[in-house]
Amino acid sequence: MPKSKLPKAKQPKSRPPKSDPPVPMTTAEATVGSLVGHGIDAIYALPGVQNDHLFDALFKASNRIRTVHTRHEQGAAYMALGAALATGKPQAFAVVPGPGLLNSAAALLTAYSMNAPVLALVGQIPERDIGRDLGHLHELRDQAGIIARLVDHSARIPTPETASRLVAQAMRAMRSGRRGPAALECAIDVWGKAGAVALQAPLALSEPAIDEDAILAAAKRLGAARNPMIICGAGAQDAAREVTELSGMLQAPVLGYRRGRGLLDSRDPLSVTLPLAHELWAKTDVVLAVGTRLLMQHRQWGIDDDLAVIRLDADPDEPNRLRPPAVALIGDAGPILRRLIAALPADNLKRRSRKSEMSQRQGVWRQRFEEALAPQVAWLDAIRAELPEDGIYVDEVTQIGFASRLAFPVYRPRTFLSPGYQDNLGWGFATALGAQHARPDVPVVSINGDGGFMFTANELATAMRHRIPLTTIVFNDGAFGNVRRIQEIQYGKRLIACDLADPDFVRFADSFGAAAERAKSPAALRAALRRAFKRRDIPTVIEVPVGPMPSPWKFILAPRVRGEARETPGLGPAGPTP
Ligand SMILES: Cc1ncc(C[n+]2csc(CCOP(=O)(O)OP(=O)(O)O)c2C)c(N)n1
Ligand SMILES: [Mg+2]
Repeated sequence: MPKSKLPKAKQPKSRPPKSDPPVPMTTAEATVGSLVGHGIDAIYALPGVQNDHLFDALFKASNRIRTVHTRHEQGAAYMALGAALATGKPQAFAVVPGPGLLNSAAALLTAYSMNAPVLALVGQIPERDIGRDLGHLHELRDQAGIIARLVDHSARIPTPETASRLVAQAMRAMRSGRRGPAALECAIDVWGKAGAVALQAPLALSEPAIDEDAILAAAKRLGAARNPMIICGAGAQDAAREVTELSGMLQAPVLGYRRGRGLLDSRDPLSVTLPLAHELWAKTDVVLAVGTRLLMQHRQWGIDDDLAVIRLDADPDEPNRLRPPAVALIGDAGPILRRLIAALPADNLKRRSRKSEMSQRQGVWRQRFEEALAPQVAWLDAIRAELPEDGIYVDEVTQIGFASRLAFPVYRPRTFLSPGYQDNLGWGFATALGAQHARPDVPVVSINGDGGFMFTANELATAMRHRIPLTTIVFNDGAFGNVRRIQEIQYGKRLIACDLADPDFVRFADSFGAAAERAKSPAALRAALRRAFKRRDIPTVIEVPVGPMPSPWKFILAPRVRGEARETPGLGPAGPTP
């Protein structure tokens, strides 16, 4: 059933919880009913005996929630992650215990690192034997303990009567403060137990009160700043309008690298790329960091006492992790920035437009990228020329991906999905499938290296089975090219574990029934993308044969320009490459 025809459950921001009168149902039915009540209209899942009652409940609710089954649990979890990143709303996946959970663990780790609201429903062995090491099917020692290391909020559902409330609490945890994944386990014999269940309505989210003194202190610092800068991470995703307004008021360049990209439209001259922000860093006097860990600036670029750092973060522990900031603002970015915008005019200096200066600086960097990363830039230009403004680009840990973080223009938030600090190879294709499934209204393009694509290429079967019209590009250099180049340059060409035996990707995709073609030039890629974006019921795979590409790392691992040189043990002065 098309998404638009599904009844939409409301997700009020703050409303006193209200429950329906109790009716007989199983734990599984209560859980599914509760998911639906929280607006979950799809679940990404792979079945197995411990969860049979859950899948039966999903069958009975199939007019309200679609079950999208994948070919490996990592596919299910990455799809839920992609759906969450593309929509900004909670999403769910379900897996069997033990190997099912562990197969999904890299995606769950990534969801945690990306603060993505993903709910894992995980099966369990019979309740009375949990923790006894008896050797039940899929038994995993201290499964709850392992889950608790992967997510901040987890629980085991003990009875049908408590299931709905536990779902509501997990949903609240995923959506309040620093967002993130949650997990609920349920034992094989508990899913089927029946009871009188009152479904719990969504719980109100509690927002911390805005600290008015901190707002005034931040407004004062920013208003007096000669060279302010705004740095955005994923925590600013829902505050693009406010970031744009504040940037204009302050004439402050805005950096979004990876997850902050697109918050300020790349066509705005004040929207700066990573190397340009680095170029401006030494003279920056006040930085407003919104929803970002600011790790690169602390560990690579340097911070000293002449730089006033203002941190805005949903997590009260975050601002002080590395160095106490001048001002800490705790809470949701949108409301806090709106207060800041209201308070700023009282202190704000009269400012000249910096647009022409920034345009000129951008032009210089664009030329440097074109010269130093010519092949990557040509492919990226072809993608940008065809991908509509609201189309979604899903990044990977590959040559085109690294360059895109620097040189791919992004126009809107949530249209550039990049894996954040995990930078885990192989996340992209299945994540993009989830994004395309949750956003059937826009084209989604997944870029991959030949190495990364093969991590989840089996999920082409899922795309066919569920008619997901994702467009996938595989840049094939026959190698773990990034590793290969490092071995060539830094290890005297002692090449090991980096050359790959690949399938013929066109024939491979064709064998699934997907549309498949090969594009040998940027112009051919454009034509192939045009054809792909018109297909709305089957996936497309475009193989692009490429050779070795120039290194992007000198643009990313920029040196320290302020403060004392302090090397992080084990990382070297430049920091790590993925
Ligand atoms: C989960 C994980 N395993 C290993 C790596 C290390 N790694 C980074 S890039 C890379 C090679 C990527 O190869 P490919 O996808 O073909 O892209 P290319 O560099 O050839 O463009 C590897 C193995 C990683 N980042 N993540
Ligand atoms: Mg490769």
